[in-house]
Amino acid sequence: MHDPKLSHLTTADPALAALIEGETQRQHDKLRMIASENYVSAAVLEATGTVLTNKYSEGYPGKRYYEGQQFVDQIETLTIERAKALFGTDHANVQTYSGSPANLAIYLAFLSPGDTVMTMSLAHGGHLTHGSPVSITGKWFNPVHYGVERETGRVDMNKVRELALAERPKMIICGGTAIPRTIDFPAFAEIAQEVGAILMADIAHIAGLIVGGAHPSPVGFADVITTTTHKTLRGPRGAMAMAKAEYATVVDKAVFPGLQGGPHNHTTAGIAVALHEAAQPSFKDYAAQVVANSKALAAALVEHGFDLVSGGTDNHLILSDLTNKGIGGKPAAKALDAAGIELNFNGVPFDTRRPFDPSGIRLGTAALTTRGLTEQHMPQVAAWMDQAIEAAVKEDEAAYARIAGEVKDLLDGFPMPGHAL
Ligand code: DSN
Repeated sequence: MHDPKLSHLTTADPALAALIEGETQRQHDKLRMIASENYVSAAVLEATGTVLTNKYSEGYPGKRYYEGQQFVDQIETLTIERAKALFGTDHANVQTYSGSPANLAIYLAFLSPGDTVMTMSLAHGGHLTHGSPVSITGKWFNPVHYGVERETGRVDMNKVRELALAERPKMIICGGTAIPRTIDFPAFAEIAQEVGAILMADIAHIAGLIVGGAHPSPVGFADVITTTTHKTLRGPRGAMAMAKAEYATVVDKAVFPGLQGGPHNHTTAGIAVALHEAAQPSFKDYAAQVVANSKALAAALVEHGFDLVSGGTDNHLILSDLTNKGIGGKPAAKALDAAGIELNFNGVPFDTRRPFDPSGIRLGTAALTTRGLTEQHMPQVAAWMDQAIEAAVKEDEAAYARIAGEVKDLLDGFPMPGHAL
């Protein structure tokens, strides 16, 4: 059952309440390994479900276009101060609606249409908003891409430098959505400085690891940093844009009025709670455990013959090319879902298959670590994954229900925030 209880919703709209209860139970019973997902605390859930959703607040604290900001100004200021303290940045904008608008705001702040931006290619682990041809960032700007090496699955910073010197981008973006290895922020900063480019770090996936001390920070290296708040940072769906002091005004103006209208104050409050939680000593333990679990799972997967991009992981994320398992990423992801293991199909670098039917799967350990699973459980997780994929190859659909039952039995011993028995 959902926690907090859906008592009003159950009376007002029982059909919707039943669907949300179904999703609550699904999240409880499944091994959730989509690398960009997590479980927020009940306190974050409470903050996002408040009367703050009633309020318009275009502008920034102390400079709004609507009256009645006596409390919202304090909430947004508290969130900004928490973000600055936690990440150690000069400036934080906590109004960006999500990762894509946050990134677009940074394009608006620093680029004009047609300008060159250099980013990790989507096919090698970047993000749609890093200049993919189907994104506004690829249609209105001139993206050039770096990627990983075929042999190592890692970025060669010498090649990044050569490309930057040849293309002279106005902005360089580091970070992405399917990068299992540590990002070398000092090397990117050196290159950006050499070519006179703005350096933007998109830390959406690793923000929680950074504040938890399990991944190096881009602060002091990147001019501007964007992040979503709902992945390893374990907050509500939202985003932030942080910047060096000299870029504070241009970033704020790009977010509002450049790109957005009123901020979502209920989300801001949820972000404030998540930042407070991430500032507690226990969050360091969480971040370390996420990485320990990921490394243990990667090692166990390798023992089962999984081919991992770059051979392993430094963070929460694992990318596997399933070609040697004789199955595409999509049918594998569907089989795993039927077996109670939730992840997503994903392209791998140099993939020869199409993006909607790629060769790989992507998984992460942020959510299962929140549930309390540790390294000792990872060999079992890898074994279940192997069994489900083998069942898919052999079309042994009966195996899925058995595995899903075993997964549920394990998870019944690990409480889920937002779910009460
Ligand atoms: N969709 C997110 C992810 O899964 O990584 C990024 O936007």
